[in-house]
Amino acid sequence: MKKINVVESVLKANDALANENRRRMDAAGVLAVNIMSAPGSGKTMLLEKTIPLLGPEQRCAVLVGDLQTTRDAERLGGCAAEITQINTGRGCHLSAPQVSAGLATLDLNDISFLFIENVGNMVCPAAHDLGEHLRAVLLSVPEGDDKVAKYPTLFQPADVILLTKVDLIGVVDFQFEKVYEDLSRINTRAPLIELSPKTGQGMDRWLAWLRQQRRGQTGS
Ligand SMILES: Nc1nc2c(ncn2[C@@H]2O[C@H](COP(=O)(O)OP(=O)(O)OP(=O)(O)O)[C@@H](O)[C@H]2O)c(=O)[nH]1
Ligand SMILES: [Mg+2]
Repeated sequence: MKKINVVESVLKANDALANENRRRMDAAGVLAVNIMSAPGSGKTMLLEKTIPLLGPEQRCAVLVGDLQTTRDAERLGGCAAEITQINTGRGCHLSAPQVSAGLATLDLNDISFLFIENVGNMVCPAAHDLGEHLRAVLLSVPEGDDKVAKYPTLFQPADVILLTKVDLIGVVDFQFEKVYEDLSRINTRAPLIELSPKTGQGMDRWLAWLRQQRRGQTGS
């Protein structure tokens, strides 16, 4: 068997602007969560269900990245306090400059959570700090139980891993044990939450995690 490892160089300009984004959000008391996964894992649906469940006291804004269309922003328009779609054209990930431009469209002082839905991709988004505080990574059941081992750079820096679409267990072959075993070598720090935004299963654990992170930020 032949194998090639590709090591990406650190993007210094991106990181500098990411740190500036983080400073802006810290100053405004905003908690930013970068949501990453393959296309179609359910990032937008997760937000469609999460934001109403967080309740009106948690004002939520979303920056959503896609190559084309405003479809995700339209889906989220009904629940987010503020929503800005970023179209990346040919870009397969969001970058700190794009998020900086997105932040300029938001009233940061009026926001508790900023969810950044990254472009659906399992490689490039993880290599680009956007200035987020936390990284949430989704793996959906129909994608297959081998993806943690095959795309470790996405799962390694995750602060929480959402094993999603668990309502489809039984429809597709998927062994939780394989995911747990691969994560035991890659990331033992992040909690693993099994959930289905469609049915609501497991959403309480995800919401509790979000609220705990928010309390950690505000100290209340
Ligand atoms: N059965 C089931 N389907 C889901 C669930 N979550 C999302 N879906 C479906 O999965 C498909 C993709 O969901 P999206 O929310 O658009 O996924 P996404 O990750 O935002 O996709 P991109 O933005 O294109 O990367 C849609 O048909 C959703 O209805 C779930 O928990 N269970
Ligand atoms: Mg989406």
